[in-house]
Amino acid sequence: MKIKKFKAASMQEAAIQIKKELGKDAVILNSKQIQKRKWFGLSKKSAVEVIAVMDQDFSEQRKPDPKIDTVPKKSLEASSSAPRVQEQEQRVHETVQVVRNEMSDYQSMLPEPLRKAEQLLQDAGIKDSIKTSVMSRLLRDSISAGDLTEENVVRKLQDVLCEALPPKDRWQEAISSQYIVLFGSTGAGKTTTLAKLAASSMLDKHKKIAFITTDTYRIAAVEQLKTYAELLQAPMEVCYTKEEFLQAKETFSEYDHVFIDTAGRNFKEQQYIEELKETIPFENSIQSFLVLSATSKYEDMKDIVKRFSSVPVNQFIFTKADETASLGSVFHILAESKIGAGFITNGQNVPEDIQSVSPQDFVRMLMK
Ligand SMILES: Nc1nc2c(ncn2[C@@H]2O[C@H](COP(=O)(O)OP(=O)(O)O)[C@@H](O)[C@H]2O)c(=O)[nH]1
Ligand SMILES: [Mg+2]
Repeated sequence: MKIKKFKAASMQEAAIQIKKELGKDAVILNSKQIQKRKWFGLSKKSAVEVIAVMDQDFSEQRKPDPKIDTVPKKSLEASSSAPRVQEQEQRVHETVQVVRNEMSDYQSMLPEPLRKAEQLLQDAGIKDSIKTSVMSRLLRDSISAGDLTEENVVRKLQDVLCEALPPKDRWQEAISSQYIVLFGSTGAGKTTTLAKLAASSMLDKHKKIAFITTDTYRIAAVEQLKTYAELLQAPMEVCYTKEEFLQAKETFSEYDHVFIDTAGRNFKEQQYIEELKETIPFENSIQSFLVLSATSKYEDMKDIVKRFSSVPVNQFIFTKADETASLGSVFHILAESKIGAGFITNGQNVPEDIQSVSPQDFVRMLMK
């Protein structure tokens, strides 16, 4: 791989030099306006400084991430032939990867706003493969648009990350059904979150609410929900079987919202998922949320999502955002699924520590 800095009076001149020295497949990594000193520094002339890269060894087979790398990229030959554009697209993507891996001064080669963008991705815990895709897209778009300010680059970064998430209409589905069920692994925060949702429906929206719990494995779990029900002066039914559940559903048929808590068993027990499906007849009047702790490892979250794939999930709820330094794993789970996030919780206080989020809100949280 060859990487070289060129100085020329104009972009056109620089392009000619680059083509001559590195060949027509070279890719522009960065360009900026500079002041060139002449006559022993007595006069200044504006010029451009361009960093270009050429690597013949890029594998032709590797394709860029289709979700992120969709917009044609700028290259020296981009305007002359369409197939070249695709080849160049692949190369920009590969180039950033190679440059990052091999050049110790990769960071210093990047213009300041792009360095900031890369740092934000790093701090957010974004995977290298996605980071590379996003950076190559930012490089290309910022350079071709000629608007390399920090504000523009950060805004562009947020847009690119939003595009990788499920579409907006899968998010922000407020509590809309009569029956709301939360499920997920032990200690994820289901009962606490259910109490937050129920309390805000009652206190902010003046809804008539009731509780059902099918979490009958631990006495403490029943007591925990009972405490919230008593505080809110709302009725609660404890159900051990599907028949009891259907009966309780009938009892509360006049209520606006019935909040259903489920057993907190180890998610690895397939039996728990089978029992859940057996007890609760998932249908349109039931709005279901899979509760995941934002503090969990990405692999564990992925495993839970896979195990619950046979249960209809309307949205995710991510809990304990206050206990993690980065939401990168949450981003990856959302980007890989077609399900949006309904709520994010950020503390133990009931009912205040919960918020609904849009993809934009989430990306802003991710970048903090
Ligand atoms: N820091 C923090 N703790 C939370 C949050 N949500 C729940 N918790 C705590 O997590 C623990 C388990 O919560 P619980 O609702 O009993 O989980 P469940 O087993 O899924 O029902 C409790 O100590 C909660 O107070 C949150 O958003 N932030
Ligand atoms: Mg519980």
